[in-house]
Amino acid sequence: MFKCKITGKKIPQIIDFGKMPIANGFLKKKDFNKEYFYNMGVSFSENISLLQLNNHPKPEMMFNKKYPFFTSSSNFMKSHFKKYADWAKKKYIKKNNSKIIEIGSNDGTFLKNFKKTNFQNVGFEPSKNVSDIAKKKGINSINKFFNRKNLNNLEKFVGNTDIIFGANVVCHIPDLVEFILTCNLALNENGKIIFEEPYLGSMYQKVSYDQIYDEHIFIFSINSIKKIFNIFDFELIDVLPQNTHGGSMRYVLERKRSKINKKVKNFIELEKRQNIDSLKGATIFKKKCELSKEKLQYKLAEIKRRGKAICGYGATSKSTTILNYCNIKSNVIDCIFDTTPNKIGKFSPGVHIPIVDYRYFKKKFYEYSFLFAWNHKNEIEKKETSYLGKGGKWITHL
Ligand code: JHZ
Ligand code: SAH
Repeated sequence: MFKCKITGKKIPQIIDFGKMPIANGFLKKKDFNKEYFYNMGVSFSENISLLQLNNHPKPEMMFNKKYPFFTSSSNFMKSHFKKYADWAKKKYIKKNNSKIIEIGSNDGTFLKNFKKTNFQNVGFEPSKNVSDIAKKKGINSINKFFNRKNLNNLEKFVGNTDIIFGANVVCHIPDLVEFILTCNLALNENGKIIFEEPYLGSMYQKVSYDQIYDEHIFIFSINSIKKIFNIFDFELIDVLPQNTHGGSMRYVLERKRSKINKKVKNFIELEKRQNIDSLKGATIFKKKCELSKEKLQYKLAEIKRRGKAICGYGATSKSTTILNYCNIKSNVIDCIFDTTPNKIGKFSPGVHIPIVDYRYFKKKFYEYSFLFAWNHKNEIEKKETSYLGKGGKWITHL
């Protein structure tokens, strides 16, 4: 049994993914013998419907001066964040001089859209390298974790903030209670919290268990968000499904006062019918993960038996879970192509597959390419249009 990170109650483990390295811990050969591993297990807290990691590395081990993920690595995501900002400006930012905070602002891709406005904005970004990039773009990026201590240094935002935004960050915060208390301290009476995160319902549906890795301490559902925030007198007032990162959900919360919104209520009921709120859904998912692993190992072995070469495409955080859980090494996948300078020339965490500049993908033909960045399928297939014509085949675990 493990302890729920919110309620402190004992909760059952659902899946043991085994020994895992830091998902974004791309490393040099000389550091192989220093690599850090932890045991990645997942449990489910039924009374708040929350899927969560049992153990995880300390946040500072993941988010530091060399964080290798950049929001701007995808053009699709850049345009998504512009649309997210436009939607928020129209729907929620009514007055001049509004104060907004983004947490996990990374390289400034979202906040850039607020530069030429008269909204006062600030980003909290603990990873120094990406925070520095945002600063170079003229964004007010504070190189710190979002918590009460750090917020208190920003006096004019305390109790005066209109909106706290986030994307793919709230599920990265192990101390969710501290997060909510920090929001409570920052927001004014009508303040809103708006964030979008990978959606549990999409993960169940696609069996995309690779959404689970050290950074993703929680995989949220609508039921879980409502229940957790209700404890602290916040109400969920809107939910908006997103097609980003393989299926995400945007949540809008405010201080409790309204009666439950009909749209939210319908989604809550839908999740109940689909067992997304209960232990049953998690248990079904576990079986599907085990089967998915067997099928993938079988499929790759079959390709190798035919003497074909396989490469990977997109050295994603998600790929760390697939490769380590399914024990896939460089005798099966020769290399992984990627666009990120900080990853190229290094090796993938745990299984040590070389990461190669994506420009070589066109030069060296691999009949099979494992699309680890399956969530960017359209963008990548557009970039690599000649691949299918040459007889190349994209494969995934999904
Ligand atoms: P992508 C990260 O997940 C980590 P990852 C984090 N935990 C999270 O939640 C999401 O982002 C938001 C490469 N790529 O976006 C670049 C190409 O090579 O699925 C990156 O290495 N060619 C914060 O890592 C990787 O894929 C391309 O054309 O799973 C990005 O992977 C494109 C579009 C990407 O995120
Ligand atoms: N929002 C961006 C970046 C996601 S990556 C996007 O959707 O693409 C997650 C980011 O959150 C990282 O840059 C990480 O450094 C940051 N982060 C992690 N914990 C945080 C915390 N407690 N407060 C603020 N940012 C945090």
